[in-house]
Amino acid sequence: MSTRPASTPLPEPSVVPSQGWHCSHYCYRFDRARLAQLTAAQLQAGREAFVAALENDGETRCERLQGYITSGHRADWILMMMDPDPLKIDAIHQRILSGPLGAAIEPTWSFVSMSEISEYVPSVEDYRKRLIAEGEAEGTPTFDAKMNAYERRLPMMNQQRLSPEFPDWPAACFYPMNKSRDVGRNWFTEPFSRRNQLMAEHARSGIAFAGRVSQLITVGVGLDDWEWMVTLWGRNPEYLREIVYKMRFDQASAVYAEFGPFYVGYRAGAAEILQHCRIS
Ligand code: 76R
Repeated sequence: MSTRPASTPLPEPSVVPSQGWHCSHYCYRFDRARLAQLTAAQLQAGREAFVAALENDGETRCERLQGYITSGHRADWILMMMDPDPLKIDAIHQRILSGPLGAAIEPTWSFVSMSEISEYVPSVEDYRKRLIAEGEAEGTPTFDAKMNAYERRLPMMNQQRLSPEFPDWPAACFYPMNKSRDVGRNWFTEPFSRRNQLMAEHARSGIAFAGRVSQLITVGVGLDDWEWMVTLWGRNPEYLREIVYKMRFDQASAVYAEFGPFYVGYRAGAAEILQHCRIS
């Protein structure tokens, strides 16, 4: 989690963060008994309103919205949304629930978080020190090329952390997590140097999945029941299984991580969600 240096002027009161976006994951289930009570006309109007709510355009548009069908009986479908304004995100949720299908939709779980730049993302200076520590000689063409590449990449990577483009990949998984505070394995009493070292190992094992898995870590501290929300997008669900298993052996996860419920998602638009769930 990043910490902010004491800044001098007080910001204007606002629900829009000075850096980063709000993020919500919402899980829903159709209530079959309630659906059975709707007339054909109500159902038809409900389907249209549902599709319109997820079209995400016009004044109510939020910056990022993706829909997913989910397997397992904890939910039927999931929405993941991000925007600088938390109320724009929530307005979409409320629009769905207040629409003609709303009475037959049961919200089953949600997680509220925000994007940030983690304190473990190396600055250009940290990166220089890391290269030296890894035995790279300063001033050589390779050293300079690596430094230049990182300097160019960092602003783009930070942009992607704060206001990410969502990959249009077929699978995703979502789960909240904490870092342990148990005696003997309390993450929050470890010195920064140790946490940084563990997170560097973590990042290295993650980078091996570049192109197959894309990750977004959003922070729930102060907003919801878990410290982080993990969103993993996969070109194939097999990579999601593979990366989560591999990371279980990183010290940062093996010793310190605690996990909440896992949800798997298969990318789907509103019409596909309705069709898959046989809302006709
Ligand atoms: O943001 C970055 O890409 C920089 C390096 C990095 C940080 C700071 C990084 C890389 N992660 C960071 C932070 Mn991660 N991550 C998880 C999980 O299932 C598990 O075992 C853990 C869940 C996965 C699968 C994953 C994947 N990461 C974090 C944090 C916040 C810690 C804090 O700030 O205190 C958590 C909770 C967390 C959990 N991580 C990566 C990945 C992957 C795939 C990468 C490489 C990304 C890349 O550079 O391509």
